[in-house]
Amino acid sequence: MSDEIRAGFCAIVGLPNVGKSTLLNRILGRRLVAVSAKPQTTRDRIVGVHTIELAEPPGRAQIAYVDTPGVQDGRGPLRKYMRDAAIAAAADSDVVLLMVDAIDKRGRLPARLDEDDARELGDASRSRPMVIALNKIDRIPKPDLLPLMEQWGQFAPGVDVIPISASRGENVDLLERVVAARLPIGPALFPDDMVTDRSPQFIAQEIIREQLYHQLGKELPYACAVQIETWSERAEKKELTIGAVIVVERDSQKPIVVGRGGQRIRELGIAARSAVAEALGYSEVHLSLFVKVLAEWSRGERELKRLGYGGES
Ligand SMILES: Nc1nc2c(ncn2[C@@H]2O[C@H](COP(=O)(O)OP(=O)(O)OP(=O)(O)O)[C@@H](O)[C@H]2O)c(=O)[nH]1
Ligand SMILES: [Mg+2]
Repeated sequence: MSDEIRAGFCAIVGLPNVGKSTLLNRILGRRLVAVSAKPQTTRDRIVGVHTIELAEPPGRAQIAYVDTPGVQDGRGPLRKYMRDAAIAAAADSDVVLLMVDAIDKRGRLPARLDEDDARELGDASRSRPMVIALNKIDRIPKPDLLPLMEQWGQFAPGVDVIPISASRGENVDLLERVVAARLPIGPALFPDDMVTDRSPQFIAQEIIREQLYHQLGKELPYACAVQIETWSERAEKKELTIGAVIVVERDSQKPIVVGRGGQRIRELGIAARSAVAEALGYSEVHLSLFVKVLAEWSRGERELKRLGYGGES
């Protein structure tokens, strides 16, 4: 039947910082999810839908990719929420795309998934049809790649191992076709024009949070959450006005985010404004940022829910 295609969910899972979100942005050709050089940037499941043409019948595939937080040990309810979100996404998917950082000396070896903090990730991946992507091959000498591919080829029976560069787009088309071939045939799961399950407000919030990761030192981004408080648009002008709050955990963190004479928060605002405009297709974005203290928010279930972590599922 002509409305039958390959359609299903593909969870993108792996250790922190391997390039999962970079891959999703590359596939969608837009900046949907936050990316940074710091681990644990992604905090929640985010769906991005991509439709591709196939050379073989049924001719088309709709892949609902689920970007997930990097799985790693860690205490506290936020870490637990993040870990559970990733494992549940893997267990619920039609195909698991396990991503490996080919330049991480320890993390690039299958034995890493036998360690305590990662075992659950390995098990959840193996419970589903799986494809392995060895990422960041733009930074690894070719001779190092083959033995690595062989080792991962033995990780699970019949697994495909695809070397890619998410940031350069190398082999990403091939990866998508391999994923698609493992999806069931049936009706499309989402309307043709749907890109994500998340609201524009959520995407804006993520972009602001991404800037915090880029512009703040080592630890502080983990103490921050972003909440959109006001949102108004004038569609005919493609103009958007947002009021957002950056939530920190302690009084002492507030001046660091604001910076001397408000310098840092101003720079943050400028960078976030243009990124939000680009991601959501507005020609002009006005953004007011405020900083608020919500004591130890990442340790309280109620506070987490208030900030959007753990409200559902
Ligand atoms: N050289 C190189 N760097 C990459 C590639 N893909 C991603 N990166 C970089 O790796 C870092 C982590 O990328 P993310 O996409 O945020 O990684 P992630 O797996 O989503 O990380 P978490 O959400 O924290 O689990 C960023 O600095 C990216 O620019 C790649 O193909 N090559
Ligand atoms: Mg990520």
